[in-house]
Amino acid sequence: MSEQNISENKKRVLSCIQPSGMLTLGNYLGALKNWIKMQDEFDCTFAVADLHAITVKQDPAKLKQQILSTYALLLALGLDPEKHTVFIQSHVPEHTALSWLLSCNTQFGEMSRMTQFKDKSAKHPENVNVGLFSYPVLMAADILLYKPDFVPVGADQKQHLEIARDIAVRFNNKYGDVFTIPEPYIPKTGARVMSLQDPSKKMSKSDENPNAWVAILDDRDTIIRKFKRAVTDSDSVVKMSEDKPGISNLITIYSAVTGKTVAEIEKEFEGKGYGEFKLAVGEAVADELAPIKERYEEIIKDKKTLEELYREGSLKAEKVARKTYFKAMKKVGFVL
Ligand code: ATP
Ligand code: LTN
Repeated sequence: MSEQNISENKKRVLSCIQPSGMLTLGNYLGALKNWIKMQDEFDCTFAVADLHAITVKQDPAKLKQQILSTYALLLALGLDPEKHTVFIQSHVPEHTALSWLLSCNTQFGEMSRMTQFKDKSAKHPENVNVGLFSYPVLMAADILLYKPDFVPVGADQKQHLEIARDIAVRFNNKYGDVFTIPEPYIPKTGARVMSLQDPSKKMSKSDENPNAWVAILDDRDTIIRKFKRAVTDSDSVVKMSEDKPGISNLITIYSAVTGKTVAEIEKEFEGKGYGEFKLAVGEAVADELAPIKERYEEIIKDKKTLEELYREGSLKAEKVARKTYFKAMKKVGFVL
């Protein structure tokens, strides 16, 4: 079998990430680390979901810088734009175009049930825009254009993926087979990293308190300081427990970074206090992130190569997207 045939037989994977701020340890352990691993087994398409970012207020100059920096960071993490497709969502206009076709086949009621919409509109009551409401439809378009078998997402995105599946099934039933029905791919370990300041909330890059999250590009001292300040519980036993969400979160992080099991970690820190444990977690995270930061600094400096890579990425992506989009247009009855 030729190399090309082998690659054609691979299952397809698609995922996207928003450039809405510094990517965090949560994004890394919950999503990106898994993307890197998936490249060996699957034919992958990954994008910077910049169109999604403007559902909340953005400063134009900052947004531009964040799109480029997110793209550069994806490369620094080890996504391979030669073997796979790594692109910027807004460079492929079929995403917004398909999202219109899908919008007209999606009910207001089902969108109203989306928990992220409820959360974000409560957080930004002054800007409950229509884009924020229909965000999952654009996400469905991102996915369905590339006919992926699997979509790796953190647990918080599962509801959006389910709606994408519902939309695809309904569209196929109404107009004939156009879309592949994608399966979620939710990693078992490190799937949900919580805020270091309020462990009942997920670690989020849009959290206003910078001590709540660790950025992938934070320097060593900052990382260690943030872990030292992490909110923990009143006793001082390093043990995973539902009534100890702070320490449980740190154990999850330490386990995801070192590969040690929870039992091994509890044993390692038996009789030792929280201080020692927090320092160990900080150091382990800093060690893991240091080489990524170094590669990032190299990549972001070379703007010309960066531009060549994202332009090529969007050409590759659009070839696939255009086919699916025109097939959908034709089925709906448009004159092509
Ligand atoms: P925002 O704070 O702007 O909502 P975010 O930090 O939640 O952003 P997204 O761009 O929405 O990040 O998510 C990118 C990917 O990272 C998604 O697959 C999401 O599930 C995952 N992810 C985000 N935060 C976490 C977290 N704390 N733990 C695990 N996975 C996460
Ligand atoms: N909504 C996702 C980002 C996202 C996405 C996608 C993820 C946009 N389009 C397509 C998977 C597939 C988020 O906020 N994490």
